[in-house]
Order: sequence, then C-alpha cells, then structure tokens
Amino acid sequence: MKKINLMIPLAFLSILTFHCANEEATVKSDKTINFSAKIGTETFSCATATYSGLGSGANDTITQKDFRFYIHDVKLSGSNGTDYSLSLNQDGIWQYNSVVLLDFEDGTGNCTGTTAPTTGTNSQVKGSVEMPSGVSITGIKFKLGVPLSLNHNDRASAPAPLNNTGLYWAWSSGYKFARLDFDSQRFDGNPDATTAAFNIHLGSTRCNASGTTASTSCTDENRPEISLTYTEGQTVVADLKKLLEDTDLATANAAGAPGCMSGNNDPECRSVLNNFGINFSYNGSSTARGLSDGSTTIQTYNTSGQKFFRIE
Ligand SMILES: [Ca+2]
Ligand SMILES: [Ca+2]
Ligand SMILES: [Cu+2]
Repeated sequence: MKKINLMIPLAFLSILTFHCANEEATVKSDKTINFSAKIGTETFSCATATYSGLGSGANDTITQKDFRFYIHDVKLSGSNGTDYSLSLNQDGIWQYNSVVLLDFEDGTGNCTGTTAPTTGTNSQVKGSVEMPSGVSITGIKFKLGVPLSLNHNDRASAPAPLNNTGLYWAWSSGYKFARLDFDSQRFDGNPDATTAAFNIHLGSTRCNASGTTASTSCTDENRPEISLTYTEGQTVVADLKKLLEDTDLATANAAGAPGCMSGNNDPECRSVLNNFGINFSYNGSSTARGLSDGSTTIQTYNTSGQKFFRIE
C-alpha cells in the first residue's frame, strides 16, 4: 500500500516537469553590445582637432571635449514579440545594478578641457539574457540616464560608475545623464576669434528637493526610452551631429547656461532635449530658438522622436 501511494504522485510530477520543460525551454547566454560615439560619420576622439558642418545651418565647427552618458534597463527584443532584460555583469567599474556608463573620453587632448576627465573608456554593455530557445534578437531598448532609485544618493560614497564628480550635479537633481561638452566657433561667415562653450548636460529637472537634500521625484525626469531595431553584431551609435541638427549654432548660446544644461528656462534645450526624445517644458522669457511668446508660464514642446541613437 505504501509503495503504491508514493508512486502515483511521483509519476504525476514527472509528467508535469516534462510538459513544462518542453513548452518553456530557455537558454541563458552572454551578450556584448557595442556602442560607438560619432559626430556625423566621424568617430569621436579627444585627439581630433575639430569637426565641421554642425548645427541647423550645417556651418559650425566645433572642438569636442567630452562624450559620456549613462544608460539603464537594457532589454533585448525577441522575434516572438517579448522583451527580455539584460542582466548586467557587475564589474565594479562601468556597470552597477542596471546602470552602465558609456565613456568615450580618455582624458587626453581636447578632453583635458572638460570637468573631471578620466583615462578609462568604455564602449560596451556586457551581460546575460535568458530567452526561449529558437527566439532571435530583433531589437534593443534602453533608457538614457540613471534610474530614480540611484539618482539622488551621495555621490561621494556611491559605487563606480556613479562616483564621478564630472557627472553629478547635486543630491536634489542627481546625475548628469549625458555630458557632451564642446567649444563652438559660432560660424557666421567668419569663425570667431574666440570660441564659445556649448555644454550639453542632460538630467532631471523640477525635482522636489533642493541643495543637498535628496529628491524623491522630479517633474521632468528626462529619461527617454530608446527603442531600436537591432540584430546581434550591430553597433549602437550615438551621434552628436544628429542631436544638434535642429540647433542654430551661429549663436552658441541665446540664454541660460552656456549650451543646454536641461534648465526649463533655457531656449537651447528645446531642440537638444527634443532630439534626445524628450518633451521640453519651457518657462523662460526668451523667444530665441523658436520659442513662441516669451511668457514665463510653462509651455510644452513635444519631441518628434529621438535622433541621437541609431544602429549601424
Ligand atoms: Ca573617460
Ligand atoms: Ca543656454
Ligand atoms: Cu551643467
């Protein structure tokens, strides 16, 4: 009697296991995703003297000083229509939790002119993904920036890559999600004798705390989700020239901080944030850059889609 009682549930269990294994056989595999920083067709390097043909007039010449950005929540889209999260290798340098720092400046040449340059560079995202066998990768999704849960911590005690002074504002506003600083020659027929700094610092704004107090929310999170058609072996390209193709660089800075530091009162942020894929809330008084009425009530300028990233 005892023998029979034991055999029935065991037989039932083994049928169940077989059934599940057949339907949901998954394969875990390591993935490396290559990124590249470009300015048009040219690959960014701190050693390259200048890049030309930038801005809406395609007539500005710039000296690039920095090219760093954070991404998080990387997912690979399967041919079955499902997205699968990439579990990042925790390397203690570039990847922490779900965040990766992509760093294309090596602290030499023109990049000595940025804030807190570092000699190290990173152009890869490394992790593993578990997908059903037979499903191929047809796309990639990621969010630009640092997630809210890690964005308002104490940088001084934060783990790498969240410990760089050059990529941090303050506890209230958090990290610079992207830092793409350059010097513009403000081309207006004749390059100016002196260049003008155009700093692109993307980050969250209108956060609910100020100074050294950590915020718990921000009205303008400024974390666009990027979605690209992608197959394994291709490269995700970040292109500053595309980001700036709607910005008139004949006047490097019309108002606010030099360039665009994500400020809601900064006219340069309209085209820059829109081309990151972000709706821009403007409350400044300048009518430069196609801003309509100069009132200081908030006006929203919607993005027509991100232009910064593409696949090659
Ligand atoms: Ca670096
Ligand atoms: Ca500005
Ligand atoms: Cu800034």
